[in-house]
Amino acid sequence: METENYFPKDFLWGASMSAFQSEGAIADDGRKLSVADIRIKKMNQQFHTTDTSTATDFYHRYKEDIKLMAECGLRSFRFSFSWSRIFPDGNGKVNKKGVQFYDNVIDELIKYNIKPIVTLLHFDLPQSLIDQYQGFYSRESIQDFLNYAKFCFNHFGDRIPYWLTINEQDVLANIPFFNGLDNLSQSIQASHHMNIANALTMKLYHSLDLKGKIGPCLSYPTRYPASTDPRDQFLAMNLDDLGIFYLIDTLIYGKYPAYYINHLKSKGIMFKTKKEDSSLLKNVKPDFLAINWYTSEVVGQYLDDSQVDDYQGPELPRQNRSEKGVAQYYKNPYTEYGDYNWNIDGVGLRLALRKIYERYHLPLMITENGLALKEKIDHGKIHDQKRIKYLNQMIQSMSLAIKDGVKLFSYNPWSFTDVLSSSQGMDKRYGLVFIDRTNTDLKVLKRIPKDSFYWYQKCIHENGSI
Ligand code: BGP
Repeated sequence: METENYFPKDFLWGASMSAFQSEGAIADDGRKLSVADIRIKKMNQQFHTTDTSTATDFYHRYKEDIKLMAECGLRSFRFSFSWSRIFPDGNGKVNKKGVQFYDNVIDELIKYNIKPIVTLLHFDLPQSLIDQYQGFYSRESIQDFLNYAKFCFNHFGDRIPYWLTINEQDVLANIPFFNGLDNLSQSIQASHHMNIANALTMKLYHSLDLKGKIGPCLSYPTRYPASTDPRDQFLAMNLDDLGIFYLIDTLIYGKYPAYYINHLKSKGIMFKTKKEDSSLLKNVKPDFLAINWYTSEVVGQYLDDSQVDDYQGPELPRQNRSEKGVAQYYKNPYTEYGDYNWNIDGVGLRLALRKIYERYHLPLMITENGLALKEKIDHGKIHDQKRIKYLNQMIQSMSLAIKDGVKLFSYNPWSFTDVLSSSQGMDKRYGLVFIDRTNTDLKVLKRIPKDSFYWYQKCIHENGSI
C-alpha cells in the first residue's frame, strides 16, 4: 500500500547498535570490563545464554558491517563508545588503541557518507568506577563522565554531527543493576548525578567551537489506559510522568517536578543534593531529543494480589502481567504481537511523537525502534515478514507525524545487524542483517542480509515512499 510521503529530502535514514552488544573483544587492546560484561556473564551462568566476549565481533568486522550499511543505503549509524575501551578505568589514562578503534570506525563511516551518531554511555559503565566509588551513586562520577566526554568532544568532535549523552537514563533509574548498582535508593541517587552529568556535558559541548548537536536519549512506550475508569486514565498519565517526563522536564527546565519529589518521599526514598545543584541543572539547551520507541502498553489499576508476577524488568512481555502494587498490563486485542510479545503499533508511535514534540518543541530523532523475532536460515535466506510489517507501520506513522508538524529528522531502527540482547542472549533477534551464531556456537559469524534489509534499502532509496 502506497502512502503519502512527507519525509524531507535530507531525512537521515539510519540504523542503531551499541558497543557491549556488538563489539566483543572485551579484554583486547587494553580494554577493561564494564558493568554490562559482568552483569551479562552472571545472567549467562544463571540462564545459559551467552556473554559479551564475542557478541557479533564488530570490533574485528566493522569494515564488513559498514560496507553492508552502505549497501543498504544508510545515511546515519547510531552506535556507542565503550567508555572502558577509551578509559579502561573510567578515569586516569587514556587507551590509545581504544581511541584508534573508534577513529577507524568513524573514518570508515565517513568514507561511505554515513553520519555517525554517537552515544557516550550505553548501559556499560566501566566496572572500575563501581570498584572505586560505586559509579554514578557517587558524586565523583560526574567529573569522570565530564572528563571522558571532554576527551571525546576534543578528539572526535570534528567528525561527529550528533552526540547522545546517556542511553535510557529512565531505565537506569529504575533498574539499578544495569548501572552496576544494588538497589533503588542507589539508582535514584545515581540518576540525580546523571542529571547533573547530562547538564554539564551539554553545556560543555555548547561552549566548544564544534558544529555538531547534542541531546539526551530516553525510552518511551505509549501507554493506553485499560478502561474509561478515571483511575485507569490517571494511572496511565502518572506512569508516563514518573517513567520519562519527569526526567526530560528536569533536563530541559533544570528543576524536578513536584509530583516526582513527592512520589519519592511517599516511597521513603530521597536523593541527596548540594546547594549548587539547582544552578548546575539550569540553562541547559539540548539541541534535540533522541527517543527509543518499540511498543505500546495497556495499563490499568493494580487489582489482584493473588495473580502477581514478580516483575523483573522491561524485557518481560508487555501483556497480561502485573507489577505489584503499581499496575496491571493487558494484551491489546487491536494490535498484533511479535515472538517476544511486544506489539506492532504504528499509531502508538505517531501518538508518542506528537505528545513529545508538542510538549518540548525540540527536533526529534528516533534512535531505537524494532521487533524481536526468533529466526532461522531458510535456504540461505531469512524471511522476516513480521519485521517488514512492523517497519512499514512505523514509517507510515512517522510520515504522518511529520505531516502533523513534528520535526522528526532521523530514524535509526534497532538493530542493523542482530546483536546480543541486553538481557536475553543471541536468540532474540532485531537485526536487518542476520548474524549466524547461536548462544553456544559461534560458527563463523556470517552476515546474511534478511528480507527486511532489502525492504529497508528500497524504502531509503525511495526516501520513505513504501
Ligand atoms: C533498549 C536498549 C538496547 C536494546 C533494546 C532491546 O532498552 O537501549 O540496548 O537492548 O532495548 O532490548 P532487549 O535487548 O532487552 O530486547
